[in-house]
Amino acid sequence: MRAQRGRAHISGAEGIFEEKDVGPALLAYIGRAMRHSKGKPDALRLGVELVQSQPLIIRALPVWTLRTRGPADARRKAARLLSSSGVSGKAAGKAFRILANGGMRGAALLDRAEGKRFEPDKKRGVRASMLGISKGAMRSLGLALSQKNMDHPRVKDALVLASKVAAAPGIAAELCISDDPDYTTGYVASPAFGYIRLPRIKKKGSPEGGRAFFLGDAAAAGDLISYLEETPVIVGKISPVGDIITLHGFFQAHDHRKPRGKKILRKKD
Ligand code: PML
Repeated sequence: MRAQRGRAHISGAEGIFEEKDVGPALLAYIGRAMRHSKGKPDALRLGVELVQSQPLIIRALPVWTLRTRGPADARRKAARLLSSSGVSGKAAGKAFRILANGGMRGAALLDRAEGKRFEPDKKRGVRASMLGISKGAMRSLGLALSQKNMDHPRVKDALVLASKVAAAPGIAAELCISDDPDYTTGYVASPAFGYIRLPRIKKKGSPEGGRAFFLGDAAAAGDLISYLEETPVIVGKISPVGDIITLHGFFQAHDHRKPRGKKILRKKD
């Protein structure tokens, strides 16, 4: 689903559904677009296509929310998380500058060492697409998020997307700042740490935002882009949803953890 007013993007969403659930899903998307905080769209496009290959089933990343004081503090913490995920200061700085300019429909794809960019079209970026969540995992996620007062479609959509991205071979981390002027929470996600929400990462009213994916192995950029845009992936299991935590507490908790195992559970049968 894509909704816009004039040339401005209002909202977009997608999912992978059983055939019998397509109709209700389309109605739900229309409802979401018409009630969006950015206002009513004047154009709403719905597209349906048959998924041609068996989706990979993955586990969602664990969710944490960091205590942050404001944009400078949240960005400093994002930079620390990126650095601990193997992203250089140079590459992170470049990503923050790209996101400050806003306006990209897809994500920037940067190598984690130098920040060299790999999107074939830099205006469009790379789109993480062909993704969804099973009904059972959606129910469990809704329950786990509502226990922490954060059950919102935006959080669920972002977690599904970040989980697909983190399951990609060669991905080191992702940085996201919402491009919705009214939504000031962003996140850093990585296979090593999970999905770490960063409230107050930008000032209310700011149109900046977008996503940057950091790549460990520059040689794998082509395969990565085709995985992100074309491989169907479904979140079939969730991971724990944690409390609001300080960065220090977060790193302490992770010192005691074993590295996470392989996230692809099985092909859907
Ligand atoms: C967006 O939908 O604009 C991106 C949202 C990122 C953060 C979602 C969350 O609160 O966890």
